[in-house]
Amino acid sequence: MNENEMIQEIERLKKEKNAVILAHNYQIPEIQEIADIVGDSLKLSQEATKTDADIIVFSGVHFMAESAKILSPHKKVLLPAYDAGCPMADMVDGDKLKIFKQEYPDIPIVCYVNSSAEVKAESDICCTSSNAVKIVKSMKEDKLLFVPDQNLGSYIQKQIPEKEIILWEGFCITHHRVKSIEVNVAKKKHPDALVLVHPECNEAVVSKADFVGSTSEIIDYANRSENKTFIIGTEMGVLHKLRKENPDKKFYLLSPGLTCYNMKKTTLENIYKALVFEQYEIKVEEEIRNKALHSLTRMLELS
Ligand code: CIZ
Ligand code: SF4
Repeated sequence: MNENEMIQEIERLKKEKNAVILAHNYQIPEIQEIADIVGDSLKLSQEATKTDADIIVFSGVHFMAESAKILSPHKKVLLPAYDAGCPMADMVDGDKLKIFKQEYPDIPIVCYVNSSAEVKAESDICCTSSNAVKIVKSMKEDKLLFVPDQNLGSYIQKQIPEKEIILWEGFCITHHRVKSIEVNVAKKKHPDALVLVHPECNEAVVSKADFVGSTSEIIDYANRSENKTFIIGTEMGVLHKLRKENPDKKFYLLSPGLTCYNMKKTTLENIYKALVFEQYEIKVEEEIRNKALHSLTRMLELS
């Protein structure tokens, strides 16, 4: 089957099985083009609750498909690449949070959506990079634990100095390794460019940026800006939408390392197979699902 035939088959199977394809902004362009909805994890989880499809094919990584399943337990949620995980999400687990809670029962836990169902179940509320500051601000407590991303945590801390945020030592292997010297080099090369970065980048990089935000916020910022050149400090997948929506503007990737290999495990071929064989189905144990749902629902109500 060539690529065009595969795309046609995917379209046919989608109709036959009443399936939708949700794709994250970090997915490869071919997948963004065939997806019904492309967005960040906040938008995709909102869409997962709205769709009346029977099957959700989630083009992204495991925690995203799992969140869709938590929110839509009666739908079949499929992850086309069974081993597409998020190393950052694996840097914290439910057992460690249980120990923390025994030790500090009065300190609430806010978890980044990049986390497992177990971690969401042990947390008081969830957040994404689009709503993290708003969520933490809404907490009545002055002190809280933020897991797992230390960089997003310290970014939130800077925005909300009146609260004390205990950081976890997690990080995104893709964003964290960008060096601040790469910002200097990129600015020298493109002196008129604005530097837009994700808060998962380390503090040295974030402090040199003109704008810090989630993928959707970066895309919105570039769409609205009168500037014509941008240096993009997040996963390369976002370049597709940025260039498509702004043919008159120039976008350069801040660092050649900004590729998440887990996000690149999804291909047209495994999406096709996901639809044919209805694989790989995401399941979440009911007790954990109920508790995790509480964290996600609280977040969605505030978003
Ligand atoms: O929240 C998301 O979707 C992630 C992981 C990145 C972003 O900022 O969109
Ligand atoms: Fe995880 Fe980083 Fe990949 Fe996002 S870009 S899925 S945080 S490893």
